[in-house]
Amino acid sequence: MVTSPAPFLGQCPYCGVGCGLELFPPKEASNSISWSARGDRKHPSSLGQVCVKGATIGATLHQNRLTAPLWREQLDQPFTPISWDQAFELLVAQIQKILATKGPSGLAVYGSGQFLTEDYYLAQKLFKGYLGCNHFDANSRLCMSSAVAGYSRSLGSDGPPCCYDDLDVANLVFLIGTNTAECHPVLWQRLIKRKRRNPNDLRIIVVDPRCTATASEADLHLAIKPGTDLFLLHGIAQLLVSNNIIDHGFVAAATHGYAELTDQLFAYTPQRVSDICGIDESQLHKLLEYWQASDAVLSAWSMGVNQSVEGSATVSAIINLHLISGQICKPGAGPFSLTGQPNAMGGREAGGLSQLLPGYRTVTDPLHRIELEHHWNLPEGSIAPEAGRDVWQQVEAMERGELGLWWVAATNPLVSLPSLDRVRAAVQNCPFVVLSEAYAGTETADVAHLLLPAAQWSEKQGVMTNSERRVTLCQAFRDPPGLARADWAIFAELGRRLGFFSAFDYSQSSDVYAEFVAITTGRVCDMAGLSHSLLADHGPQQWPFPLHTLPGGGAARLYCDKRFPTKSGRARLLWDPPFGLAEPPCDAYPLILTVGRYLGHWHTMTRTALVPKLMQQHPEALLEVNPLDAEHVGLNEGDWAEIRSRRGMVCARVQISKKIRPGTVFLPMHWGASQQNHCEANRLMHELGCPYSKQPELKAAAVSISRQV
Ligand SMILES: Nc1nc2c(c(=O)[nH]1)N[C@H]1C(S)=C(S)[C@@H](COP(=O)(O)OP(=O)(O)OC[C@H]3O[C@@H](n4cnc5c(=O)[nH]c(N)nc54)[C@H](O)[C@@H]3O)O[C@H]1N2
Ligand SMILES: Nc1nc2c(c(=O)[nH]1)N[C@H]1C(S)=C(S)[C@@H](COP(=O)(O)OP(=O)(O)OC[C@H]3O[C@@H](n4cnc5c(=O)[nH]c(N)nc54)[C@H](O)[C@@H]3O)O[C@H]1N2
Ligand code: SF4
Ligand SMILES: [Mo]
Repeated sequence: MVTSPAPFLGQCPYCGVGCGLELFPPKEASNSISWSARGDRKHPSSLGQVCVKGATIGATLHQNRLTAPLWREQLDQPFTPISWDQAFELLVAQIQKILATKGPSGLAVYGSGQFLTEDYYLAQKLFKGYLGCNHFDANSRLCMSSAVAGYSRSLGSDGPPCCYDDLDVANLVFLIGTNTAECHPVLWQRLIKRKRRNPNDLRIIVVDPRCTATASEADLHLAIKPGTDLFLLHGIAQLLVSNNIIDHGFVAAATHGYAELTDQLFAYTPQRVSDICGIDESQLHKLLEYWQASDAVLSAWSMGVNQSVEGSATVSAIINLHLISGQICKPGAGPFSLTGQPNAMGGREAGGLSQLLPGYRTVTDPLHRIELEHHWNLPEGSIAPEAGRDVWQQVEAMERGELGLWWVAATNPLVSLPSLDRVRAAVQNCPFVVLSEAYAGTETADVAHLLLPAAQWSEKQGVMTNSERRVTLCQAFRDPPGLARADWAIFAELGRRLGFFSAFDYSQSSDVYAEFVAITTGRVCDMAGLSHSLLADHGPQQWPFPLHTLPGGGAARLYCDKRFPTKSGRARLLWDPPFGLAEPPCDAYPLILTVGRYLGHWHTMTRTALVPKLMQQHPEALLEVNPLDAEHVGLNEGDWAEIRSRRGMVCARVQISKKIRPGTVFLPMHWGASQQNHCEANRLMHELGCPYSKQPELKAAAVSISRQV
């Protein structure tokens, strides 16, 4: 009998569900050079399930790749291929020149939740440690930053306390600002299968201005006006208090601030809240009925909450509900942020935002800086004591001509940042833009001087952490195309060439990981017991996983002892007054545009546009409009519409649908300038963000629509 070789294993490199994949090489008999992927039944997070994106990942790996470093001095020149030696010489010369003339504030790096943890960690060590430059930010600023701030403010540390098994035991699942069915499909399937099997055992509530695929299966859909979540959540808290659905024992033993919170809540009557949110008051009473009848309540949220000027406050208001009703620290209950990118969690662990340091530490904490300086063999005082520039501050710094180098890696900001025309203009003021990219021809490459070909997932070994704190080793199973190199290896070589030879002398990524996990000892995200070899031998593991933990012994849930990582050990009940949208609709721009995702596309489509099946599923961007709004401006199904905001205009074909509430229109985020039928939604969006998390309000801008003439 011929046994087929064991498949390669990894975590799906798309969404934060982090499904386990088995990868198989192209069949010799076929002409195809595509690898194929299927669900890994042994992966505890996904048990063999995958969605259409994970299943088709193999077809995207070899096409349209960047294979050599490319250079041009001026943006109007064509690129010419250069060697890595030349690329590093250019980088070293520019960095040294900037450090000598402008200091570290002349450098900025913008990375991504699509890095492996090893990529992230070495970038922190090089920039924040050895170059004294905290200006490393990541696209998690646009994504999970409000969850980080919300967890830290309310519970004392970042770290989602829940796990996927909670979906199997919760009686009420409260989904707010998440289109789980399209964006976390495998989690959704797990939930909805249970619901269909036993409808009375589980209630689902969805809060979303659109009747998404998620909302259409809910027991209760609150189609609130965009930007009114914080009102709604205070209203729910008021209902819990006035109906005494309060766990007084838990509140007394494990929280601070109950009296101060309840003092503020009395004004949030069901009538006022339903008026402001634009829903029926009876829906609030129904919600209360479900909550009251449930032993275990799980909330899950994503970008409808985080991408708001009130993002962190809204996260804290969700957490408040769980704290006052004791729906936390037990199976099936708690506030669960669904992470977007495959390794957004690893990025947070490795300190990949401009205010963070590895191991859930912050740059403003003197003790944290000293711990890292010792770990990195640096003199005390090497790490700058102030938070670095977040990505929007990086854009503003370019506008003022203050940056001598902007290094973008594993993200495509010329599609995904708000106020795109302003970003495009700002970047022109930066004399040296570097882009580390896996694929050729992205929109950001148009504004870059130096392109570095990156080895991507499948071509480099390293770890990712999914939404439920589970760490998976992703094996390297293909050769990188041409001269492409792993991001961590690029940062390491640059470190050596900048003169820090022994600090960046790694031969393999497992050494980088070993150094990283050691610095998490004693932290909430302690994973000191993990290593590449343990993960290879025993499969994915959840943290906390301190030294000497046995395989499988990581904690499924955090804070089961009802102690929180604050000074007092108690969680904080926080009060933030709601104000609503930063840019409310007005006479000139009477509608609210919200921008999100389609099931079959991934972000700026560098991979998913390569899969014919996915392009057939979603060939173009559609503007979803309610029939009332369409009639008002004389738009019919299939017409081309012009959509205008204070910042610009884009066109899209109209899809008329009662599934979106009147006054709100929707566009997908996916189609950047380089795509056929492009529709750059973010030309319309503004950059104003949450004061705590600095996350821009990417879910709402005031627009007008009209028929294209
Ligand atoms: N198919 C697919 N899946 C993905 C991704 C992808 O590109 N494609 N990307 C991944 C990433 S990085 C992320 S961050 C996640 C995002 O996952 P989600 O957040 O679930 O996706 P979005 O479509 O961005 O937005 C979710 C919903 O928020 C709603 N919304 C808009 N405004 C408001 C509001 O004011 N209040 C409330 N309550 N809801 C509002 C929108 O109508 C939308 O249905 O998806 C991940 N998964
Ligand atoms: N209006 C609006 N705007 C949004 C959003 C929204 O909901 N509404 N969502 C925001 C959110 S949540 C997110 S996460 C962002 C996502 O936005 P982006 O991060 O800009 O989107 P991606 O297309 O995922 O970009 C990742 C890039 O990295 C490249 N890449 C893949 N693997 C590797 C690798 O290993 N190394 C290197 N160097 N490159 C690699 C890919 O080819 C791709 O070009 O968009 C944000 N923008
Ligand atoms: S649900 Fe997310 S992680 Fe799972 S296969 Fe789909 S895209 Fe990949
Ligand atoms: Mo995201």
